[in-house]
Amino acid sequence: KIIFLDLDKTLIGEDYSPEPAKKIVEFLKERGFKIIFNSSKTKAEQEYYRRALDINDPFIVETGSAVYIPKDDLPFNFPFTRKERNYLVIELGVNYTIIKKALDEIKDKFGLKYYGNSSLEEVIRYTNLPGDLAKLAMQREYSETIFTWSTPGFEKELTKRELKISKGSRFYNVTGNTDKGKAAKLILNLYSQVEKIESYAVGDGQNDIPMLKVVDYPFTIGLSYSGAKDIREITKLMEVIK
Ligand code: 2M8
Ligand code: MG
Ligand code: MG
Repeated sequence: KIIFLDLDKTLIGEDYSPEPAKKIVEFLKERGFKIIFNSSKTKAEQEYYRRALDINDPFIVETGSAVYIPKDDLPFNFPFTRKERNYLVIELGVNYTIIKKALDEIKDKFGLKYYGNSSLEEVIRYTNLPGDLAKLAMQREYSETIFTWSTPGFEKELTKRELKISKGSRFYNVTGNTDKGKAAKLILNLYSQVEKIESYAVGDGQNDIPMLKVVDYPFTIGLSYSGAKDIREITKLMEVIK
């Protein structure tokens, strides 16, 4: 069994604390789930939550931009983009430098604020993240988050540059041509070579819909999407999963 979890406003609440998530994570572990974070957050942020919740499964960063698979998690070889000390990484998005360069070129025209042109203090103000987590969010590898934009035509300008914008819980995020569904599907394809998989997903944002589409049991938290069951808060999973 595999469950894909969005983080902000799904597993993690308004205050970004991992504490309240412990109970539901324990519940899922007891039932043998692989718990796969599938979030707009960076690797650095996700490693913080993985440590806090003692999760060692694969994870998907920056809105489907890269899949991190712990070394030796799969009993066979598969194609990957690069190797890190603890992970094999499959990249589906584009490098942050490409996104930053594009945004820097058009930031004045569209009144853009994003991590790459904000100070730590500004990031804290826009996101309400605690300082330490704000620093981890600033470690972008594949995407940017748009805090403000003022004039129309921004989306079209991004399309022209072969970039994509999609909405998360609070903000819009710019990535390459990928989404949370492509990355989730990739993991399902890999792990179903080991055994038959029953797949679940929970999300609250527009950018979670592609992920909800590729699983057997999609759940939403206050998001209206016809294919999924709305459970309103993550702990309600304990009632719908036996
Ligand atoms: C961004 O992600 C959220 C989650 O959906 C959003 O787009 O609204 C990302 O920048 C993420 O790295 C960061 O932790 C979060 C802070 O609210 O915002
Ligand atoms: Mg969310
Ligand atoms: Mg998200």
